[in-house]
Formats: sequence, structure tokens, C-alpha cells
Amino acid sequence: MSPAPTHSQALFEAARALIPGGVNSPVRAFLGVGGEPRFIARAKGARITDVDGYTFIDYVCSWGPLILGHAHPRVIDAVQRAAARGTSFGAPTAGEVELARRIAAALPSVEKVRLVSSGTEAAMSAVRLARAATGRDVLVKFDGCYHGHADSLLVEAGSGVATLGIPGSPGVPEATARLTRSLPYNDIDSVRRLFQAEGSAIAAVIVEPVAANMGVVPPAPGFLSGLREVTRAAGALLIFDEVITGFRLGLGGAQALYGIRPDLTILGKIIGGGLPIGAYGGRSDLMAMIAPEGPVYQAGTLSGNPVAVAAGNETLRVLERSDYDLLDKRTEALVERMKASASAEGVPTVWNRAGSMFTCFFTEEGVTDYASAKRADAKRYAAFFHEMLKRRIYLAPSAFEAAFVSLAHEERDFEQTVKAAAKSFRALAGSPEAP
Ligand code: KE4
Repeated sequence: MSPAPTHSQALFEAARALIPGGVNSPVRAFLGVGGEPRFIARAKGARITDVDGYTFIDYVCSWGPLILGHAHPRVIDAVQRAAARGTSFGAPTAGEVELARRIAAALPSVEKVRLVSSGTEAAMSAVRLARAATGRDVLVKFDGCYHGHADSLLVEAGSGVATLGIPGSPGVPEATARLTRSLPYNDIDSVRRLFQAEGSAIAAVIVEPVAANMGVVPPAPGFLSGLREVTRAAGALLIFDEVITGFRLGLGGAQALYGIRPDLTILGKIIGGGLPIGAYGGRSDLMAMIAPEGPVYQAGTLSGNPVAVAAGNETLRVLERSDYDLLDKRTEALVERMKASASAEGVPTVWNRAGSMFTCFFTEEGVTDYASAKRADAKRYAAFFHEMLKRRIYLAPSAFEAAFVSLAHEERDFEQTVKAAAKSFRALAGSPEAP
């Protein structure tokens, strides 16, 4: 007699009858690791609880936004107070000015900023602006980087596209895809060659300054500075997609860490504190081209939504007084301990980390781009994912994503995680589980 379906299973069956794949975003469907997704009922701090009452230490953190942990009391209070004043007005509010000010104060390259409702919207708008500002059409991205699901950005994309092994996406017109060039990440010579051949037609290079959608892959020395130099020389724009790295790698994001001043920056996730948000901004001469100040049209019913903005402002207020160094050191210690336990069990792993995000690749070679990330053993990652899930640790259900540590993760969480990892690596190595 098979066990009665769990609430998650029953919900997933009902969801699949109504929602494509039973989920509202593909990577949530567990197709990258097999099995069925857990439907989450609630979360607090570093832990999430599914509808069957199982609690897990969470390293997905809603794919990055929840750097403070789930249901942070100050964020919840700000959201409740904002909602009680009304959820949306379709008119400007003071909170939007405060959030714009906080973003500009943290990112000096962002002289003006437009709030939207997702990272996808921010990326597509920044690309439209770059094409309008330069009068050019060609866009350069990098294999395995993901900038949301706008047509021109789905070429060789990472994240869910990589997880599902979809070559781009049907429905993107060939004429559109042809205008996007995708090059190997960290290969500055390939960028130089392309600019020699087509530089006068290139509107912009868009890049995750620390890639996190092929798993975490930091920039090689000279890669980002090389992009800055090549784009400036060719009159093309440099767009940093900091949807993940913004306010994750420090208040100044990757651009502060690596000392690069992009022309445009894309933000999302953390600046909304877990509510729907995105933003794009940069040089004021460029942003002045955006309607209604200029002719480049972009709009949104819920752009700058007061409840999302309240969550974002409170999150950034807390982050402005938080210790990023401590968060990074805790993450480094966690990764070192898990790496040691994999090695002790003779399981080959490579761990890429940037600040408080990391990825474990099951491989013996360095992972420096999408090709090497794809050579890692995704099946072994899937097995590790389920061994850890069994031990109540919730990692990304995809080998091509990042694990995130929040300020709510405590020593007891790391202890439990390291113990679970040791047992999981032992299981992967085929050794009997120690009692
Ligand atoms: P959204 O449209 O999902 O808000 O943002 C798109 C986006 C843009 N740029 C970067 C660097 C991103 O990582 C993302 C979205 N990230 C994925 C996970 N890595 C979102 C998870 C999902 O698609 O469900």
C-alpha cells in the first residue's frame, strides 16, 4: 500500500491541472533534481516549513531576496503598516523617493533610477535604453548568465533555462535572437575579437559581474575591467546585472567590490525585501531618455508599489547597519567545513563562493564558465540535494543556481548543515551511514 499522498503531493497534483508544470516559475518544479516540490506553508528566520509540517534550514532564501532571513519583524511591520495605508495608488509616493535615494547613495554609478516590478522588466528596459542611446541594435551577453526572460536575453541563458536544458526558447523570433551575441563568460579575448568585428553595431554588453545562474562563477582577474575598457572604446554601454549581487556582496554590490563603474545597473530581489520589485539606473544623461522625461517608453501599473517599496526600504535600513564581513566569514567557514567533509569521503567537489552565496560543483576541474559548469556532474548534485533534503537542509533544486546564507542563519544552523553534509557525502560515496 503506497503511503497516503502528502499535502505537497496533493497540492502539486492539483497545481499541475491548472498551472504549467504546477509552478509559477520553472526552476521551482524540481525538474533539475527529480522528485516533487515541497509546497511551503510558512517561514521564519533561516527556516521554512512545508505544508506537511516538515521544517528545513533554507539556503534558497527565495533565490536571493531574503538576506535578512524570512519574516524579519521589522520588514513585516513595515509591510503591514504600508498595506494598511493602501496597497497601490498609481501615483507617486514618498517611499519611492526614499528607496531611490538609498540605491543612489549605495551605488554612485546610479545617478537616476527607475523602479519596476521584476528583474526581467529592469533588464529589458535597460537594453531598450542602451539601444536607443547608442542607435545600435546588437547586444552582447555571456553563456550561462541569466537576465530574466525577455526575448533578447534568452539566448544561452542560465538559471531555469540551463536547468531544463532548453536551447534558448521557442517563440523568440530568429530576427530578435540574431541581434544577441553570447560569448563564454570570463573570456575577454572573445569579447575583444567580437568588438573588432562588430564594435560599431554593438549597443551594450550585459553581464552578471559575479555570475550566479550557472552556479556561482566569480569574474576572472581583468574580465570586468576589460569589458569596461572595450565598451568605452567602442562607444557601447556596459550594463551590470546586479539583481543577485546588488546589496548581497555589500551595500555597493559587485561594482564597489571590483571598482568598476558601469553605465547602467539592474537591481531586484533584495531591494524589495521579498516583494515584487526590480530597478534599472545609471548615468543621468542616459536615464533622462526614459519617458516621461525622454522618448524611450517604459511603464508599469505597480512600478514602485508602496508595499514592496516599504519592504525594500526597511530591508536596506537594516542592511545599512549590518555586518557584511561577518556574514561572509560565516559563509566561508560553512563552505570550508562542507568542502572538508566531501574530501574526507573522497567525493570530488569544487566550491565557488562570492560573499554569502556559493555553489558546490561535483567535478575535479575549476568551474570558470558555463562549459565547465555543465561538465560538472548534475546527477550527483541531484543526489546530494535529496540526501540533504532528507536531512532537512533545503538547497537550490538545480545545479545551476546559488545557495544563499542570510543574516538569520546561526551557528546551530551551520552545525546541522555540516553534519547533514558529512552524512550526505558519505551516502554519495556509498559508505554505510554511521549511526
Ligand atoms: P526576475 O524577473 O526573476 O525578478 O529577475 C530576473 C533575473 C535577472 N537577473 C539575474 C542575475 C537573475 O538571477 C534573475 C532571476 N534569478 C532567478 C534565479 N537565479 C530567479 C528564480 C526564478 O526564475 O524562479
